[in-house]
Amino acid sequence: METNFIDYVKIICRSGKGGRGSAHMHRAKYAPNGGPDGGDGGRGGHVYLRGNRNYWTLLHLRYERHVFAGHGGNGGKSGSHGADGDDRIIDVPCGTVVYNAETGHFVCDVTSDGQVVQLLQGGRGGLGNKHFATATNQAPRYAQPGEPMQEMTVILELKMLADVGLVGFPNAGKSTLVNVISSAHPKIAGYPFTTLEPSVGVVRYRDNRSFVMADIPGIIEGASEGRGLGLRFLRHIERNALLLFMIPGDTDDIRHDYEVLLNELATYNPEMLQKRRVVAITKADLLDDELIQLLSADLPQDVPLLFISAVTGFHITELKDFLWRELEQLHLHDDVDLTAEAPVHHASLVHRDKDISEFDELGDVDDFEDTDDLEIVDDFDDLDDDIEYVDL
Ligand SMILES: Nc1nc2c(ncn2[C@@H]2O[C@H](COP(=O)(O)OP(=O)(O)OP(=O)(O)O)[C@@H](O)[C@H]2O)c(=O)[nH]1
Ligand SMILES: [Mg+2]
Repeated sequence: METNFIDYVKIICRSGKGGRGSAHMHRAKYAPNGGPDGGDGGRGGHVYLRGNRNYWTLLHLRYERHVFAGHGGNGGKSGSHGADGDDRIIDVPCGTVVYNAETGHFVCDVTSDGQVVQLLQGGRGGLGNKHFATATNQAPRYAQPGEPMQEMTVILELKMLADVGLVGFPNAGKSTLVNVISSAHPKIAGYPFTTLEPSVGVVRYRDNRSFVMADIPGIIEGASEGRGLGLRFLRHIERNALLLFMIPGDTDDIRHDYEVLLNELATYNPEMLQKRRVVAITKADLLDDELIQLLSADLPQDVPLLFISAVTGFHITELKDFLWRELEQLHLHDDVDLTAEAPVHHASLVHRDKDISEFDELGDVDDFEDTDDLEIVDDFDDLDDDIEYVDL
């Protein structure tokens, strides 16, 4: 499936190596033994990640298979310092989690706009020979090599940040609600799996307040084992502070549906059950008051629950009130700027390391075997690799 919703990419990253220090000897007409004047090597470039609110997916990185920072320049004569290598900054959407592609270990995550995280450090430049002059050795003919570069293949994975995530079976009316109350307009249709990609919309609330809601593809029984659109989209809910469960009022057994959904979340990651939830029984326009009364008796009592209709607008304002109230409860434990436009209160989350085999199952991850197009500039040969970098 060709899609613009790219939520994981694999990139080879490399910092720059440090420039080599110079072992130059000063020579001039009247100073034939002028002594060591070799300058220091420049620092290799670092590789950074930076949160950027203008990106919602990792699409812009899809073909960015390698990010190499510049090498530091070598030191020169007359104490001249080598130039520092160019740094590289990878802009990513907020909510990007980074894993080491070889080990699956969690490396870091980027959650806010403008946040900068250093991924790889450039090698330090080697010191020139003038640093090594001592009383007994006034003319050292050696200098330090630069520190080597670092390399890591990383997997960037997007876990969307939204205040409220929608959880429900296909056809439950999730996209319809998002259309009605938010700025996003996902497609709606009377068949399952209309929504194939998550999207986020800003919900305007009273007094110019707002929160962010994520429409997620439907979840089915077995999703946590990969059925349906499965695992791929469950992770987007992981970051939402609050979950809105949506169950159609005309389903056979509301309670059973609710339990299946809960169970899928728990199987995927038990931490998900610790999130606050609100339950909306949708399509209430298909039910009469009497039926609503009857159904209510057998519904979970331990969560805020509402019958709603996105079509008639029934209880939609109340639903927003419910959601806002729950979000406020979360804010109490959180120091977030509530006056900011659509503040996002992502739940704190312990990122588990990745099972690398999981990535192989995901067809979209490009294989990096054909690196023919990858120009690896390896002028490493001229470096005395075995000389250890020593701090002076
Ligand atoms: N009568 C009635 N129908 C609704 C209501 N909300 C949604 N529907 C209908 O239910 C069907 C499914 O709606 P969607 O919003 O596409 O459902 P979804 O949960 O996003 O489904 P997936 O994207 O497949 O997971 C559509 O035919 C909608 O018109 C409602 O409040 N009342
Ligand atoms: Mg939908």
